[in-house]
Amino acid sequence: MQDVVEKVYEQVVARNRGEVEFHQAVHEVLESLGPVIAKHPHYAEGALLERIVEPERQIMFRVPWVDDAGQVHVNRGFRIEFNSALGPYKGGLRFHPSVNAGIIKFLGFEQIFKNALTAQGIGGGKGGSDFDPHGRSDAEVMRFCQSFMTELARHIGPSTDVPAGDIGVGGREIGYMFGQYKRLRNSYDAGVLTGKGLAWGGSLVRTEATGYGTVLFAQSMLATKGESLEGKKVLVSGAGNVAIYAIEKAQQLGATPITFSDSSGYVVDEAGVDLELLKQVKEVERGRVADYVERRPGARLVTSGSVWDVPGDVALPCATQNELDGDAAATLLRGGCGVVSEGANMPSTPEAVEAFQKAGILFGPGKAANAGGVATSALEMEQNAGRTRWDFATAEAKLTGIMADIHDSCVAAAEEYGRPGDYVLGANAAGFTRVADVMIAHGIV
Ligand code: NDP
Ligand code: 2IT
Repeated sequence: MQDVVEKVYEQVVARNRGEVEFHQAVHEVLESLGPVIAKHPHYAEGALLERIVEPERQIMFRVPWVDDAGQVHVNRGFRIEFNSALGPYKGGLRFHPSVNAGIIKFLGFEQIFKNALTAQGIGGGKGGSDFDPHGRSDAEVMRFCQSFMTELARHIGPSTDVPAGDIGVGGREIGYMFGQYKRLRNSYDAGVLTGKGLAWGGSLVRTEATGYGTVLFAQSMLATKGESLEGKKVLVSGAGNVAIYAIEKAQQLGATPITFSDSSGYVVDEAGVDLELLKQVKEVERGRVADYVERRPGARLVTSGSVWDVPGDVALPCATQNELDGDAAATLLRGGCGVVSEGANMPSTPEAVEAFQKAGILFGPGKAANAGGVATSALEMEQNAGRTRWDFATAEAKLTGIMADIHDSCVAAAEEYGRPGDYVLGANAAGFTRVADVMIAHGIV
């Protein structure tokens, strides 16, 4: 790392003690910026780097709620409004017991550059809670969401900050939160949240967008080598929103996804994943991956090791951060994997990324490869603002175009800074320069 960026990194570590995921995300971006700053030193002037690593605003609040047995629980809520240079803060809400300030900060930081890559005029933010929705009744989830929104409502708005879903937050939770927001504000601000139901301002393709986009990104990377996904064996981790629609798009493009996972283990289905059954188990029944295996002859459940022990051509990590480490990367490479496209945020550890890059395989980092979700959220905002609704084909064509543009921006930036084929450098450099140019135009704010 260059001296000038090294100093900024050291300050981040000192100021945000113990927030290791945030340190990791900042390190990766700053490391990529060496060649950018060498070529354009003005990006290191006016404390631009020091400003970009500091959130504009961090909100932390108490979320008290009552369970079905009458017991009172207290969770912690977060919203980190990281950067509004390009538009209103935009980013999801995560409900998972592992959530803390450092996790939300890393996600918010990634979101700045991801959102810049989409070119949709959206700033970066993220939020959530350490609430665990697993095993909670609908009524409990509703009471939690209402309590969470009672505080969050005063900080958000269609031109201010627009949350959406992430781990543990899907259509059900967005519905409960929108209902409470509308009631508190006495205003039908459809554009205040995205990922809404289709009957009340949601956009077609938003549900599918992240997973579809991740696979489209893999397809674009393969096209640079004259290849395609046709006939390839695909390994997917996770069994939530991103994983399910990554499997769907991979199947549409002629590939064969053979795995998925949740926190109870992973499933190998060599015949190819039965997507209808997976949707029934996960989306309808909110069940575990074992429920799939019980109903699917030939599929097996594995509860030791990781999904990356299975040999395949393409890996799509779609569960959570740091789920694919250096050892897993080595195993994947030995198994013949030649493409990794990240559906999750920061799923590969720095050691894994290094192994993929050393091996020269196609590696698409999350902030580029999973940007289709937030890009389609911006399309939802656009439809809400125009009080209009596009059909599926129109929305999907826009998503496809945006993913192709993101891919091409990464390729162009990697070439400009002397590392052709390095999508990590490409995504960080292209995202950073778009935000930095506007921050400079806005003055010291
Ligand atoms: P979901 O809640 O729908 O699904 C998450 C899946 O990952 C579940 O199968 C869950 O299993 C598994 N998982 C989560 N945490 C862990 C963990 N600590 N260990 C093992 N398995 C885990 O979330 P999404 O599909 O929406 O999100 C998945 C990833 O994609 C996240 O990194 C998210 O930030 C990222 N992302 C999501 C976008 C979106 O539009 N939804 C957009 C861009 C990125 P279990 O149920 O057992 O916990
Ligand atoms: O990580 C992400 O990009 C998301 N969870 C989606 C954010 C959004 O606002 O749609």
